[in-house]
Amino acid sequence: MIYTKIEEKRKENGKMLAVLVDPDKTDISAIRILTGKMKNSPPDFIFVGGSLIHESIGLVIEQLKQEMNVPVVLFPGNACQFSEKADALLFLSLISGRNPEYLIGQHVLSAYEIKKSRVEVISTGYILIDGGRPTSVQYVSNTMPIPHDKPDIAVATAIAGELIGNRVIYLEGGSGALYPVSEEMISSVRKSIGIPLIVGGGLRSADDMERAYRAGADLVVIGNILESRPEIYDELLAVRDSF
Ligand code: 1GP
Repeated sequence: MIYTKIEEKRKENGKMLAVLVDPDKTDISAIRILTGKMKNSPPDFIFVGGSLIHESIGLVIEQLKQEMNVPVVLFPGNACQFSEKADALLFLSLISGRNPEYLIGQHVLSAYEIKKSRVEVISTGYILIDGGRPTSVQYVSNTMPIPHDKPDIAVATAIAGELIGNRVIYLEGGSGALYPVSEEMISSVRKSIGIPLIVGGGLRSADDMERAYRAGADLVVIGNILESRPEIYDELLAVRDSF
C-alpha cells in the first residue's frame, strides 16, 4: 500500500521524491526521455495529473509502467482524470479554496467509479499557496491561494484538514511558480500536524529540494524542471538519499 510506504518512510525520517508527469505538457516521446533517465533508479512515485481534461491518462500510465517499475499515483485536476491503471489516487480537496466544486463536487462525480476500482485512495488536504504569479490550479479552480507570507493561515488550514480526516497535507505553490512555498511556512505546518506533508510547485534545483526537506517536507514533487533539464535527476536523488 502506498500510504503505508509513505508513513513508514516518514517514521524512519527518510525523504521521498515524486516526479510529476503532466499530460497537459508531456507527450509520449518526452515521457520516454524522462523514463530513460530514471529507469535505473526510479523515484519513489510518479504522480500523473494536470489541470485540463485528458482522455489519455490511462495511456500515459501504461507507457510509464512499460518503461519502468514505479508506483503511479494519480494527482488529478478533475473527476475525468481517473484511471484504474494507477496504483493510488490522491483524492484532493482544495481546502485553501472556497469553491465547493473542488471541495466535494468533483468527488461526487467520480465516487462510483473510484469505489468499484481497486485503486488505493488517499484523502488529501490540498493547500494552494501564492507562488508569485497566477497558476493553472488557481485559474481553473477559481480559488484564491493563501498569501505567501501568511504561514498562520496555512497552519490553520492544515490543522483543519487533518481534523476533517485528510490523511496527507499537500502544500502546493502551483506548477511553474516563481518561488516555492517558504521554509517558514513548511516548518510551521510540519510542527502543527501529525500526518505526512507533501510539498511541490516552483522547486527548480537540488538546493530548493533540500531546503524543503530540511523545513519538514516528507515528500517533494518535481515537475517542470525535469521536463526542461532531465540531467539534474541524479542530483535530486542524491539529496533525497542524504537524509
Ligand atoms: C507539483 O505543481 C507541482 O506540486 C509541480 O510544480 O512543475 O513547478 O515542479 P513544478
